[in-house]
Amino acid sequence: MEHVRASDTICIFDVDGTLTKSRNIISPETKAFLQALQKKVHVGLVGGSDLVKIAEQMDGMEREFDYLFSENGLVAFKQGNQIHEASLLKFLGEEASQNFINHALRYLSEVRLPCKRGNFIEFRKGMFNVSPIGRSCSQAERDAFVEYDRVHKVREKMIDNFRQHFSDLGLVFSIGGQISVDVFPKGWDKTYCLKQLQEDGFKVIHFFGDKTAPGGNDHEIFEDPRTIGHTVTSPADTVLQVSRLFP
Ligand code: M1P
Repeated sequence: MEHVRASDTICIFDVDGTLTKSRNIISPETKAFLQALQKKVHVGLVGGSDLVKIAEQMDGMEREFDYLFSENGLVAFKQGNQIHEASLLKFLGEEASQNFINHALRYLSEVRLPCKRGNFIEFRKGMFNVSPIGRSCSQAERDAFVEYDRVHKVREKMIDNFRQHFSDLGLVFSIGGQISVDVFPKGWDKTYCLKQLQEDGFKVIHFFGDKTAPGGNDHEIFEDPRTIGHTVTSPADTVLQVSRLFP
């Protein structure tokens, strides 16, 4: 049956744990599924990661989406063209940015872990990403950190410390992935992308994500009255749930 694409309906997807395994590449099956879905409704991605990481994971498909919201939509693309970019540096200013970076580096210098690698703070367009083990760890070291952090709460303790020291900067500290913490201004969570979708006339916005519980980086958009939120448990579960909605 030929479908006419609904003009006011969009499905937006988180990336890690929803369309791919954490930091992994999208499977050919999920790719084909999204391509078929895009014939029925509009399709967008909203990820905490920056464009480079999302593009790696989407394996060449990143330009095909109606919308790609990287860094929660702080850097946004529509049909492959950039339409928006927010600036954390402008928001904080040089002084406060350096205060945060210096404090975070000092804190991390006191943390002892089974292993530590490099790239502890990534200064993105719209957020700091702070990783106690360092972003340049291997996949095996990443997996080991996930276990270690589950027991020792390394990131939760780090967040407590940051909250104590930076309560006045209007920042949110969010555990988005496996080895790091995202730091961004209040309101610059995934709900940030909804303004654009509303301006573009979408009335029915389905959101699919795996970290929808309080504290997870999908929670705010999942709960937002402008979206119909769906909790998924894996890429396969995403495909199943979407297929039921749009057979
Ligand atoms: O799942 C989204 C998160 O993905 C990465 O997290 P980690 O490397 O810790 O697994 C980061 O890009 C993070 O910013 C993002 O929220």
